[in-house]
Amino acid sequence: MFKKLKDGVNSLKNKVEEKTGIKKEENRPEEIPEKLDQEEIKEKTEKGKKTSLTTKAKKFIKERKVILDEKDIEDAISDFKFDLIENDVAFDVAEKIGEDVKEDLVGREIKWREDVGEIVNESLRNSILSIFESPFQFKTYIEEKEKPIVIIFVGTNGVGKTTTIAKMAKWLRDTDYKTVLANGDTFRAGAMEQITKHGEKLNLKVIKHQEGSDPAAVIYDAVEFAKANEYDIVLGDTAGRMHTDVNLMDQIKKIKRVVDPDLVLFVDEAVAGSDAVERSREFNEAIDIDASILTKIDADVSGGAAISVSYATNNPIIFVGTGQNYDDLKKFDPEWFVDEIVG
Ligand SMILES: Nc1nc2c(ncn2[C@@H]2O[C@H](COP(=O)(O)OP(=O)(O)OP(=O)(O)O)[C@@H](O)[C@H]2O)c(=O)[nH]1
Ligand SMILES: [Mg+2]
Repeated sequence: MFKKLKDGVNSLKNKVEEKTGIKKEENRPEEIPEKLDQEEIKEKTEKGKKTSLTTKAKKFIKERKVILDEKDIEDAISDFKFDLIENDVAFDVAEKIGEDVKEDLVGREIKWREDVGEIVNESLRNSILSIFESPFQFKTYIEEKEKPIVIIFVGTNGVGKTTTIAKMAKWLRDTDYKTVLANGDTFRAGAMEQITKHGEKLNLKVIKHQEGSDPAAVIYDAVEFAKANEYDIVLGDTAGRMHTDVNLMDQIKKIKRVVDPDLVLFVDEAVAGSDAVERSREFNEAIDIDASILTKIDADVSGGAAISVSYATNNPIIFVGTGQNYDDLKKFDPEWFVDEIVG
């Protein structure tokens, strides 16, 4: 997974290693004596100087260190930023990561036996993890928040909103939360049938009005139903819309105003790359989203969208969609993500 981004990271590590002249394979202490010319040792030994030469060599190697300055790594960082951008990391995010790493590495004293690659890894890990940092925990939120909890799902067309709702509904149902679905997609022909089918398969109630009716009213009704029947969770679907469509963006603002949801979840597909970043920014500006879900991560995605969506919205990614089945919704774990890329 995320192979191209991983290649970019490796290339940065190699370039910094080259600059320091410290290669990983030369780092191992047990190899130090082998670095000495055996013939020379023999000759010097005969003259009774072996100890002093070995000690000197060891001392030299031990004390050897390199201090990285800006010009040493400028080109490597610049190439790396380009690699990030090529892998769907938004320009400003690539800048931030590049600057973080530069700031951390410049002036750094690297000793002969240190693993340069590991130093670069650590720098990158810290920078990327700081982007994902968030105190929000979905599971804890669901446990602790007063019921019913109303969640609406927003995003562009075909990204996986309805499928994600069905996956989450199954998980909530299996965790013993009384869950009702609301068909807030009164726009697309077939949307009603799709969510109704999920409701039947999962044995969950679906609140729906006829096609073309006001989506805000449907989700509002579902909330009233949940209150009257002591349901825990309302999952409100909405129609897919382009962030550039003013009317449809006004409609989603109205849904938010009328329904007053506890959580607005932005759904996008990881395969959308930099488009997902732009859309997340626009949706966030329009209706202030609380968290994101990235679907289709099972496809061959670059991974950059995850970093960028989180940065662009200043919100966490809480789940990733890993396939088309009900159980293919996984909690997003920033540590896992960073390990995949940085190794
Ligand atoms: N491989 C894969 N496919 C997914 C994932 N999530 C959704 N899909 C597929 O993506 C397609 C669109 O999913 P929907 O849930 O209908 O998307 P939507 O956002 O509700 O679409 P609209 O309502 O038309 O805007 C379907 O074929 C899903 O099976 C995922 O995580 N991985
Ligand atoms: Mg849908």
